[in-house]
Order: sequence, then structure tokens, then C-alpha cells
Amino acid sequence: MTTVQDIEKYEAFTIETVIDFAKEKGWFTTDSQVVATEIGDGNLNYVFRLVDENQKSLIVKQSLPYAKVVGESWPLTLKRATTEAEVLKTHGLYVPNLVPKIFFTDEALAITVMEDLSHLTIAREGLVAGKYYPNFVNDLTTYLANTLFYTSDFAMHPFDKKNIQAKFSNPELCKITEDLIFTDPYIEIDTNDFEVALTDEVQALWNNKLLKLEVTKLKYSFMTEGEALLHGDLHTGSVFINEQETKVIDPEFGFYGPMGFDIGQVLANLIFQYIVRKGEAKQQILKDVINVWAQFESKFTELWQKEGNASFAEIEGYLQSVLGKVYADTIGFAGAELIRRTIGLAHVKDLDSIVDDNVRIQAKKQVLSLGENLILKRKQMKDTKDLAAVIVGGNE
Ligand code: SR1
Ligand code: MG
Repeated sequence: MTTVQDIEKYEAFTIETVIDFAKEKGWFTTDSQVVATEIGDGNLNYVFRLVDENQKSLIVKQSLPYAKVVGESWPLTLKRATTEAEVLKTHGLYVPNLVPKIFFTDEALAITVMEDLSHLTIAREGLVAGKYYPNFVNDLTTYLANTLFYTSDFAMHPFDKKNIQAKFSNPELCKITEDLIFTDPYIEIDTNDFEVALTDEVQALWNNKLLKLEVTKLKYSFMTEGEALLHGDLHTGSVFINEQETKVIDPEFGFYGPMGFDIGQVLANLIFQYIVRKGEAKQQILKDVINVWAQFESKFTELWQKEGNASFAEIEGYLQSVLGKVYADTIGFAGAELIRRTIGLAHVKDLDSIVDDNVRIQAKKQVLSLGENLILKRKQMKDTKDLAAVIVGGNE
């Protein structure tokens, strides 16, 4: 919770005051010609890019005491800025090349000052424009395998793990996910957002008792299974990328949760591209979707064998049991992400930018049906062939 004292110390930056602040801190000289631009396109925060006449630049990200996407009627903890910086620092211990460098944080002002990544593109923007990123899956699975393994009981001392788990409890941001992903899309509520042409599909979903039961199981797993320090919002809008470099940003939803949640979000956000692409590009994305699991499994296995705590790693069959559980979770969480991004509050450009109404509605119907199938069949899918069959099934 953000307290009254927190709010009193807080001041929202403007283009002018953020420059004054950066000069006071000595990041730019007082006489330098600094230009600031607000470049944030996310749902929650402001992001200022500051650049001087010598092209020296940095990013000042500031949380607002409310959710930008809705406005002041939705108050939101300022502590999320600190959470984000701390998750980046912790994940940076294991994948230093895959996260931005943090230069400065201030909890009261809710700011994080970090490396400017403007030479990279937000992966979703590039993908929607038809680009293909050959390193995306390799880099994301390196990120997932390392951050999830090293922050889990499989690698940490149990005292350290419980201490860090307590530090990252993040209840307010988790509640957003609990509502927006696991509850709201399955009930009639004002915050849902879908085209009239989807009414029949949405009503069928609201009346699907089995689906609601399975989504509720996923929600409870999200709320109670503190397996590893998750990013918590790992969609393609949280990845800066080009042909050479990948940086995972924005882990303000970070907390200790089930590993499959992060993997499932990556999977689902690639599946949107599979749905909207055609021909060879579609087949390439399908391979990427499958490789998310295949490469995660192989990298996680290698870490487990080399560095896993003996009391788990030496038990025959236990790795397979863990991977089987994480695989089913991954598929189920991916299904929930597909559904909520189609009919819930927060959509994705991959679908919403389709101009032709018929094409867009057909794509959304496919996504809803696939989301449902993934949730309902997650425990029967034994390998990536099963996953590919379900994805291709209704989408040829
Ligand atoms: C009110 S926040 C809506 C969504 O934006 C964030 O990026 C998360 O995905 C959240 O669910
Ligand atoms: Mg975000």
C-alpha cells in the first residue's frame, strides 16, 4: 500500500522538472542542452528519455500513484517502481546481458533511472510490423531458464529463498493479474472489452463451467505456488530487441509464483503472431512457439544437472516430474493470456490493429477457441507435438 507519507514525498515529473532533477543529480552538466520526451506506451507508468547535445542519454521511469490506463480512479502502489528495479537487479545476477543497467532508484519519487535502449525496438511493435527476430526464442529461453532456476528452491538455500520470497510479495500488482487474467474475462463486468460480433463466443465462455473450474485452478496456482521470482508480465511489450540484442524490461509485476506463468506469457504472445501471420512466416512462428518449451526444457535441465541442490537433483525422476508440472502450467497460463488479451481490459496490438473487421473477428474467435483448448487439454499434452497439434488444429 502507498501511504499518505509516501504520497506527500512524491511529485510527478514534467518534461521540465525531470531535466532539472537530472541536472541536480549531476547526470548532465547544468549548462547542457538536455531534451526530455515522454515515450511511455505501457498501461501504468511514465517513461522520460533525456538526451543532451552530445547524444548522452538515459531513461527516467516514474510510476504514477494510479494506473495510467484507467486514471486516478484506480489507485496503485508506488512501490512497484522499487519492485521493478529489485527484480531487474536480481535477474541481472543471472542474465546480465538480457536486462537493462540500473543507475539510480528513489522509492519516494517512484523512479528508476536506467540505460537508454532506444536503439532497440519493442518486440511487439516489430512483430506487428512483420519483422522476425531470429534470437528472440534463444534469448528469452536463456532468460527464463536462468531466472526461474536460480531463484528457486532447486538452486537456493531454503533460508535465502524464503527471505527473498517475502521481499517480493507484491500484493497489489498480483491482484491486478488475479482479476484481469483469471476472474474478469469469465464474468460480465464493465472492464471487459470486446466487439459485439464476439458476444456469442463470450457468452458461451461465461457459461462454460468446466473452463471456469480449470481457470480457477490456474488462479489458485498463481496465488499460492511460490516456485521462483517471476517477471510477472512477460509479454512482447516487455522485450526490447533487434537482430543482435535482447533486453527484458518492466518486471513491476514480479513476485514469487509458478514458473509456467512467465513461460506461458511468452508462449501466448508468440501465438498471437502465429494466428495473424500467413504462409512461411506463420510456420516459422509455430517453430518458435514450440522451441520456447523445447529450449527452456533443455536449458533448465542443464542447469539442474550442473547446479541443482542435491536433495532434489539426485532424486531419480524428480526433474521429469517438475518439468511435467511446469509444462502443463505453461500451457494453461498461455491459454488464460490468450483469452484475457482478446476480451478483457488490456488488449494486444497484434489483434486490435487488424483493420478488416471480418479478419479481426475471425482471428479473435480462433484465439478464444485456442485459449480454451489449451486450458482444458493442458494436462493431456505430453510433448511439444501434442502442443503443435492443438495450436494448428483450429487454425489452418
Ligand atoms: C491495469 S494494468 C493492465 C495490464 O497492463 C500490464 O502490462 C499488465 O499486463 C496488466 O494486466
Ligand atoms: Mg509493463
